[in-house]
Amino acid sequence: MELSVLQKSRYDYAPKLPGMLRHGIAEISVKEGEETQSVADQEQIKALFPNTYGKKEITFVKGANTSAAKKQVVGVILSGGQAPGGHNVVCGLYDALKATNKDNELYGFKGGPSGLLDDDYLIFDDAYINKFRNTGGFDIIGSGRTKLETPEQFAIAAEVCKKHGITAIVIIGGDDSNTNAGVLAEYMAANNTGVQVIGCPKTIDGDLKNEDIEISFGFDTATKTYSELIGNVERDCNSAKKYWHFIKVMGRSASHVALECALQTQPNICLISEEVAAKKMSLSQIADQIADSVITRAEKGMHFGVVVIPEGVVEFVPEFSVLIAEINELLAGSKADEFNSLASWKEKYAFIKDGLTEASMKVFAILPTAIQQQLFLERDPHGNVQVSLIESEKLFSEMVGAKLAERGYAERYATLHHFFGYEGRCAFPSNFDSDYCYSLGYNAFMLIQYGYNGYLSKVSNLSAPASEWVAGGMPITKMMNIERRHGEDKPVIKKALVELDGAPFKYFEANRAKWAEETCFTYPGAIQYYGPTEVCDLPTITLTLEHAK
Ligand code: FBP
Repeated sequence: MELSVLQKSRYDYAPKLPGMLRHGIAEISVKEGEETQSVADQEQIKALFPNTYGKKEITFVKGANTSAAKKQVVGVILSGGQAPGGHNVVCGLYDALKATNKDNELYGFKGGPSGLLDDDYLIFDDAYINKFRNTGGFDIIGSGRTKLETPEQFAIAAEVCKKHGITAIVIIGGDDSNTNAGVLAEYMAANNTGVQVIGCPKTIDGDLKNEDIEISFGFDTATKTYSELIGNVERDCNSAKKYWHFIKVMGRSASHVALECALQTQPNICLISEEVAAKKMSLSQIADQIADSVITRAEKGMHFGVVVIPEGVVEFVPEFSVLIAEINELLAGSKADEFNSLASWKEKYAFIKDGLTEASMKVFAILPTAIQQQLFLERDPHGNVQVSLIESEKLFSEMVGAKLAERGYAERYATLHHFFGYEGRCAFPSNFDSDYCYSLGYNAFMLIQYGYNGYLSKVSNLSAPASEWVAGGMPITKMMNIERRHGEDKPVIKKALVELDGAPFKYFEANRAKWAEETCFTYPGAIQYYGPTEVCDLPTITLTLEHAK
């Protein structure tokens, strides 16, 4: 197969490591820090993780490598949605492993965590891995969403490790996958398997972050890709001056992606789900807010604009969550058959009206018909509404149209809709993600080599040049608290939502009134891979603002 010019030249890109990892394997030493405590619920977490709780934070420093010489056989797994840079985590891991001892081996379990359970793997060599350096995608071994969480699965995993002589497993995933990595690490220790487990923070959603993990990998490239696209749409919008564009961006739950894109492109409106929830906003209030901008801009002769909508927003609208819960209840069990046997939408509508409370029926009634039908027709295997499939960009554009009509607005309001998600998840990683991911992988191997178990590979100080990044590891248990999941108390890594008192949101809040009324669009353009550092190695605005504190 012919390679693209960019792919060929990216093969030769040398990812930048943190300064302390640049002196060669023989000069990487460990500095242990303080013993750690979980962020909350310390007693409960300690009881659940007797072997891996309370371990020390560690940092790598320049100094004699004192790790024990031992052949390492490492297994790596990619878990969950694709995020740019995943290939480089594997490459960094492989390079550190081979640089330490050329007899070390790296197994790649295929198709996500299920690859470990099914013992479906490949063994990496130079020829294979070199085809994936600095490229996007997870096709190096594939990914999957199987959860590795039951003792039965752990027992199978331990057996597979024993069979191949595997000494460590690296799990590259989001908050759930790394929570499970922590539980697996505890299992491996409790059962004296000798297998270490290390996690790496991945997700374009940016919601695996905390005081130790500054950002998950992939967020940088994905948001830059979406921002390029939004900027292009804005420029078209400002040239044609005839459409309102409603753009939904990925991010299953948190609004970090939407917020970063808004900071980069200054659209007229950007919804932030966390604010919607905090202010208990209704769909009608949100539509009114957008309609205000449409009218104010029209008064100034601008019949165009851009609205950015986070993928998960409707789940944060309290009245909508109640409606969804009632619909799930309404169609539970055999009632679904009764509903499905009704021939016309009119009969179905009557059934719905009969079954919903008055308050939820009011919410249902204002939804566009296509969305009403979507709520009842597209359901997951458990019969529940698939909220993530709701076309919220259309929902809001139509609701705004209705608001404008109500307010007697008779001028032009033409809308177009977009959803940017898959366009960014496998993009060629930016230099930031190429460097960060390679460092995470390299660092993960150093944690293995020094015998650590139940740690997350940690690279910090990320708004500084890579030479000043700090490499080390943090016990996964430190990031855990107890949450109620599916009716049970579970130890989990806390999902990071947008903080309304955080610097990125504050900046947005301070500027959005102006953006809503005027045309303040900014056009970030495409990710640059070659050229001046100040153009090519820029971190996200979110990271920059968070670090400016
Ligand atoms: P992860 O949390 O696994 O990284 O995936 C995030 C994400 O990209 C979300 O932004 C999106 O809602 C979801 O995956 C879509 O995944 P799928 O295509 O599997 O439904």
